[in-house]
Amino acid sequence: MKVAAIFSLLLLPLIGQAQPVPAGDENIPYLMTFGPSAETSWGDDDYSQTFFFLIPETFKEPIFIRVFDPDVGGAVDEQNGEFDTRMVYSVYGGKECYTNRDAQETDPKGNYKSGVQLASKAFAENPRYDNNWYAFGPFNPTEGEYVSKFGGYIFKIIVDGVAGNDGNLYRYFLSTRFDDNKPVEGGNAFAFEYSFRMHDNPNEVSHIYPYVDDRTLTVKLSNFDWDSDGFIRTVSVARRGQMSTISGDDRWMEDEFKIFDEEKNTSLDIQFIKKKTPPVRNNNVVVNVRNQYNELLPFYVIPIGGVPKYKYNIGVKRVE
Ligand SMILES: [Ca+2]
Ligand SMILES: [Ca+2]
Ligand SMILES: [Ca+2]
Ligand SMILES: [Ca+2]
Repeated sequence: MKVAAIFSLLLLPLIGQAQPVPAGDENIPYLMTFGPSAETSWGDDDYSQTFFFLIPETFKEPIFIRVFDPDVGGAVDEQNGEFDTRMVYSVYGGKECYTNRDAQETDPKGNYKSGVQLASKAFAENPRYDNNWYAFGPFNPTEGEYVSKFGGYIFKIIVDGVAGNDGNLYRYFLSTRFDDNKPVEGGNAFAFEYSFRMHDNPNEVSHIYPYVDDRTLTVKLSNFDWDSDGFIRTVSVARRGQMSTISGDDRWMEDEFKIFDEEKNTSLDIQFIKKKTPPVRNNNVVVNVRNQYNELLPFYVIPIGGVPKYKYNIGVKRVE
């Protein structure tokens, strides 16, 4: 009964939606990973980023993980001196690719590359893949790790900066096609830490949606290198808009708050709101959220239960 309930909760809102990563509701232009010789003040604390893809067990066709602008050079990317950066993308499935504790942490430490390596490719500056797509796969869904609470198979893709000091900007798409973006019905993607590029346009608001399970009593929201660019605000079914402590250049800032009962089994909407003047350009940020057990909350690109809307009736009860 419990398993069935989680299964339907995770999958029902997702049917028929597309799988770009970042996704439409997030309004995040690019994921971001720097080469290891970059100063952390450029906005990446650890030169590595991990994403997980969820394939429902009802889906039987081969899948591809497509990467937009996998190279580091030409269009899109952030140049630091000469383009001299190399990134290694590696895809994992099999036992422990998700369930290993090291895979669910923020830092590229220990056995974070757990599971069976299914593919790997290095990219430097490469005009062939500049402003263009590269596809990993095909993978049979059962090559992922079966995780019963998701009712499906999990794949993991890790990007590691291995040389140089430039910023790699990129996006993913979970596709049924090698050469086109065709969504996997019921699929989703999530990460435990998000390293991303903000819009330059001060009117654009970016969003991250951590899922709050029923064990969560408090959350600690951490943000890195926000460069004092406006506000970070949390909205939920019970929160009209709570401001967080924001970080300056090359710094972590943390903010801890209690979770209301009504927020359990819903997503929070963490909003990244830029200041109008002076405009902050090329702003790279890192964000993670932990619960009272120091476990990380997953950020689903398609928020579980949908984008949370503040419910006036719940909020009013909350005013002491
Ligand atoms: Ca460089
Ligand atoms: Ca490029
Ligand atoms: Ca790139
Ligand atoms: Ca920054």
